[in-house]
Amino acid sequence: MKKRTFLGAAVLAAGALASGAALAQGQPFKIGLILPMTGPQASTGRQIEAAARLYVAQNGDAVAGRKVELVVRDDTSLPDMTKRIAQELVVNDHVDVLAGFGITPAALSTAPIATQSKTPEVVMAAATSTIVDASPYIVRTSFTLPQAAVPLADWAVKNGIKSVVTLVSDYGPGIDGEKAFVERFKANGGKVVESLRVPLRNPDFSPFLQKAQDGHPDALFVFVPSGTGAAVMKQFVQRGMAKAGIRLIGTGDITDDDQLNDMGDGALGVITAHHYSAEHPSALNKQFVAAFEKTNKGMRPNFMAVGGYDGMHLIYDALKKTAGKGGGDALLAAMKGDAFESPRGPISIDPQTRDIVQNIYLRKVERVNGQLYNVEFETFKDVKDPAKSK
Ligand code: VNL
Repeated sequence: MKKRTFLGAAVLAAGALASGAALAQGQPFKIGLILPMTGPQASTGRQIEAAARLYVAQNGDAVAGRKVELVVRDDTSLPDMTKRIAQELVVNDHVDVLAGFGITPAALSTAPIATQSKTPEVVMAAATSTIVDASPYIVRTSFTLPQAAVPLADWAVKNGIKSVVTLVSDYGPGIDGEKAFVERFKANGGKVVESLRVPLRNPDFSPFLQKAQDGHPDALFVFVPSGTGAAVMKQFVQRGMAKAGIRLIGTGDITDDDQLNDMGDGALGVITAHHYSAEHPSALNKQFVAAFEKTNKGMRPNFMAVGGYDGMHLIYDALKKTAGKGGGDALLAAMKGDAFESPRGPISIDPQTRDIVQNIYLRKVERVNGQLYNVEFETFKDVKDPAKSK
C-alpha cells in the first residue's frame, strides 16, 4: 500500500515535469508499448509489435529532428501488471506516450496513470466503448464492438436470419457486442433465443455450443477476442452445426486474419462485420500487407496489427505537429481530429470523444489464390461508435 502511494506521488511529479516542458528536446521521444507478448493474448502483442516496428522502419526513427524510441514491455495481459509497468515507464523511463493495451482491463487499469501524469494513452487493441471515458488522455485507434455489431444485425435481418443465439466472452467488449447486436436485431423484428456468456480465461466452449445448438436458431452470433476464434470455429464444425442449418456470424474477431487461413473449409461463407481485412482492396493496404509479410515470415497482418500501425502514425503526426517538442497536452490536442488513410481505409479521431471514426465492412470468408480471406462486399462509411451517439 505504501509503495502504491509513493508511486502515485512520483507519477504526479513526472507529469508536472513533462507538462512544464522541462524535458529537453535533445532527449529521445519514448513510446512505452505495453503488450501481451506471452499468455493467452500473445498473438495480439506479436501483431502490434511487428506493425509498430514496421511503421518505424518505413518512416524513420526520427520525427522533426527528434529521435523516437520504442520501449516494449510484456504485461502477459494481467491488468495489475499493466498498471505497474505503466507506472515504471512514466516514473523511471520518462516515456512521452503510453501505447498498446491488448485487452480492455489493461487499458482501464492504466487510465489513472495517464490522467495523473498527463501522458497520452494510445489504445491500439482494446475495444470496449467506455474506455475513452476513463481518461481525457486516452485516444483509440482500434475499434468498438458496437461499430461492427450494429451493421451486422441489419444485414442478418435482411438476409433471412429470423432468430439467433448470441455467444460472447463475458467481459467489456463481449457485453458491448451482445447488447448492440441484440438491441438492433430485436428492433428489426428478429428473435433472440438465448444470450450466452463464456468466461474470458480458459474458456470451454463445448457446453455453450451445445446449448446454442439445442436452441435451433437460424444463426449463432459470436464475439471472442482475437486469437480465440479458431477454437470456436473448430468445434462449430465438429458438431455439425452448419449442417444442422445454423449459420455462424459475428464481429471480425472470429475470422481473425492471424488464424483464418488455418481454419479450413468450415470457415467458408462465414459472414462478419469489421474494420479491417488483409484482403482490403486498396493500394496502401497491398503495400502494407506485402511489407508486413516480408519482414514477418509466416504471419499475415490482422486488425490488431493495423491498430498498432495507425497508432504509430497518429503519434508521429502529433509529434510532427508539435515540431518535435511533444508534451502530453500538446500531443493530445494534435491527435484530436487527426485524419489519414490507413490500410483499413480512411480514419479519423473524433475530437469530442477521442475515439476512432472508420469504415465498417461486411465480409464473407472466401478462398482467394488458395488462401482463406475475409472478402469485403459492403461498406458503411465513417462509422462512429454507436454506443456514444445515443
Ligand atoms: C478486446 C476486444 C480484445 C476485441 C480482443 O482481442 C478483441 C478487448 C485480444 O477489448 O479486450 O479481439
